[in-house]
Amino acid sequence: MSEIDVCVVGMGYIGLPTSVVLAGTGWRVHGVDINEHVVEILSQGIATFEEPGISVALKDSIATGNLTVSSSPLTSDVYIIAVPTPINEENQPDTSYIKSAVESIAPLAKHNDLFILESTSPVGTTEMIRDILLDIRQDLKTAKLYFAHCPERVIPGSMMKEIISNDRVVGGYDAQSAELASNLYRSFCQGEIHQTDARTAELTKLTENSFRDVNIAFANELSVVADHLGVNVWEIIELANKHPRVQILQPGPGVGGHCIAVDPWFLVASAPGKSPLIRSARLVNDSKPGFVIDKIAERIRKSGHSSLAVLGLTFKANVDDLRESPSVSIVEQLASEFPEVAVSVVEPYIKALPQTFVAFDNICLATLESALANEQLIVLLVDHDIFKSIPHHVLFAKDIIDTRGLWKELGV
Ligand code: SAJ
Repeated sequence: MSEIDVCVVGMGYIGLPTSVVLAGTGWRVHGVDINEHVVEILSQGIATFEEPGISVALKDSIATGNLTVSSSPLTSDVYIIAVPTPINEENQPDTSYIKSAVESIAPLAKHNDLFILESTSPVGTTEMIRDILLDIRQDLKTAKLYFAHCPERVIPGSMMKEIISNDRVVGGYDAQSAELASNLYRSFCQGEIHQTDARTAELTKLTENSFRDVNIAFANELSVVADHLGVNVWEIIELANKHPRVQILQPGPGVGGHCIAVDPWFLVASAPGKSPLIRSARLVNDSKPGFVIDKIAERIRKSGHSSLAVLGLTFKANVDDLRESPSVSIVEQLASEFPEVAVSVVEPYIKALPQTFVAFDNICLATLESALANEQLIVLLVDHDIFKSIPHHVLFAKDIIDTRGLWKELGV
């Protein structure tokens, strides 16, 4: 019998919450990460990112001994792979982290083990995992092994709630794999478990995020059209959404995060030339930061501002996550296009500016108070709750670019 029940490979944004929830349910979990610093921090019961509820749950799991963390996998009956699946510069999926994860657990694999892929992946990846494993462990070719894809669905900011409450899609390499994986998820998930095959689960996950990307692209394109026509996009959306079958999302400075901005490319790559709409949506969303930069540049040139404040740097509201954040690229491009303009970044969720900003001596991290006291041009890039509390009389006196519609009632 194994000393642990579940070995989770990858202790990032999905592996960590999954591990602590499994450990809290009573499973003996071992988390693995190649980053020694992450291992050290987590072993002390300290979370590597901010997420409501995660710190307490992690401390408890470490204290009870139900969760251990190290840089090497331990023999288990269940392995969950939750590693990054990025895209390369040609927008092609990079599954190298998955391959490495499989290589790391292959020596431990044995008869009756269950291998679950949580990472969002191109169609066919679950089968690929089986192929890689059996290629390394040819001795297991006649053994019974189980493989399933159980894509994560949690939204940053509400992960610990959604990991319990969301329905889950569980796609098995075969029916037994789906059943075994479902049993594990049923132990902590209060939502429904929907069983299917692995390829359907893979495409379902890509479909969910592509659907959202396309809908955000609609809102972003509309904002460009409305701007061209001199009409307030926030009012249009509010009015259009009064129709019982219209539900337009919110425009913004672009789409960030490691999911919506990436996953649709997996779908596009899975069926080359077959998804012009999803591809266009990606391009529309990726073009939005450029539109915002042009707006700011126009304002700087017209008004002659020599400095400005940017409110928010994370990829969305109330999280500390900078991955693929359009705000980061907007600030970088502004700083480079206007070296003589000082950019004060207000981002309450970070303690230090990203490393890439070191190249610019005209970017600094500022408090909200000092930015409002010293800057005339205010660019809102992220609708953090804290920015909602800025008194309107303070804003009325400013030159404002609001990319999120946070202050739509001011008519800016
Ligand atoms: N955004 C807008 N306008 C909107 C909504 C979002 O501009 O109306 C922007 C956000 O500011 C952000 C980006 O889109 O930059 C993505 O944010 P999000 O809140 O839509 O999604 P994520 O990336 O935080 O999480 C998504 C979720 N997927 C869906 O809602 C279909 C989550 O459930 C997934 O688990 C997650 O991707 C994932 O990991 O795949």
